[in-house]
Amino acid sequence: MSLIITETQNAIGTIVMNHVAKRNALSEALIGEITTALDGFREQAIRAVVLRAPAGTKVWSAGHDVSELPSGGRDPLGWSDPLRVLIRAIQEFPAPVLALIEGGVWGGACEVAMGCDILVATPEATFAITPAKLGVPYNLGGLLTVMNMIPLPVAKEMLFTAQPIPVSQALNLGVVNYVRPADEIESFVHGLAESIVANSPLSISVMKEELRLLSSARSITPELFERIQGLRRIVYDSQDYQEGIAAFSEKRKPRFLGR
Ligand code: LCV
Repeated sequence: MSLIITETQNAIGTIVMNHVAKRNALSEALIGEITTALDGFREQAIRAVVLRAPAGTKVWSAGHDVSELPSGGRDPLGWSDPLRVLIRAIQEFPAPVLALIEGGVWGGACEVAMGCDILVATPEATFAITPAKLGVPYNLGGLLTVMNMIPLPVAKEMLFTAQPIPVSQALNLGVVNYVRPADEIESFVHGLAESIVANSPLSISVMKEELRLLSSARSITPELFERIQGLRRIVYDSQDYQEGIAAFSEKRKPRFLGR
C-alpha cells in the first residue's frame, strides 16, 4: 500500500504524506515515495508542488523514523541518510514547494517544512526540533537550514528545550508565511500555487536555485569542518545517544548521564 497520495492539476502537483499509523514518520520507504513523486513531477514540468498530510491531521510528520536511526558508531544524519536526501530533493526541485501544515511538526520534519519555499499553517500547528530529546547531534547542513530560518536565540531555545513552539511564534518570526483556518487553508494554498504557475517557470526555478546557493554559501575551513565532525562523533558514539533511542523505542523518559 502506498504511503503517499499524489495528484496533478494545472501544473500543480500535490503530495499527501499518508502513513498515518506511524504519524508520517520519515522512514526510508515514505521518503522514497516522496522523492519518486518529485522526480515524476519534474518530468511533467510541474510548476508548483504542495506537500501536506491528510486534511484534519493532528501530526503533519513525526520526523525521522527513530527505528531507522543507526544504533551508534555511525553518523545518524550523514549525507546519504534518507532525511538528508529528502531535504535536498525539496530544496533542489526546480519549482516552488509549498508546505501546507496542519498539526504537529517534529524533529527532522521541521527541517523538511523549512526546506520548502513557502509555508502555510493552521492555527493548531506546532514546531518542535528534537535532537536533544534523543541525544542526536544534528548535522551541519541541518543547523544551517535552521539558522537561515530562525533567529539564533529562538533556534537555540528550540534546539535546547526540544519543546514545540506555537504557529503564532513561527508566524512572528517569518518562519511561516501565512496562518489560515483548516477550512480555508487548502484553497488559500492552491491560490498561491496558481499565482506561481502563471509566472515564468524558468525565472522562478533559477531564482530558487540562486537563493539556495546564496543561503548555503559559507566560508568553512577544513579544520573547522573536521572539528565539528569530531564533536558530533563524540555525541553519536556516546551512551546518551544509545539511551535516547532506547528510551524512545521503550516508550519511557530517557536518563541522560552526559557520557
Ligand atoms: C518512528 C514513530 C515516530 C518516529 N519514528 O501517536 O530532529 S532529530 O535529530 O530529533 C531527528 C533524528 C528526528 O526527527 O527524530 C524524531 C523526532 N520526533 C519526535 O520526537 C516525535 C516522536 N513522536 C511523538 O512524540 C508522538 O508519536 C507524536 C506526538 C508525534 C504523536 O503522538 P500520538 O500519541 O498521536 P503515538 O506516539 O502513539 O505514535 C503512533 C505510532 O507511530 C510511531 C509510534 O512509535 C507509534 O507506533 P506503534 O503504534 O507501533 O507504537 N512513531 C511516532 N513517531 N519519529 N516511529
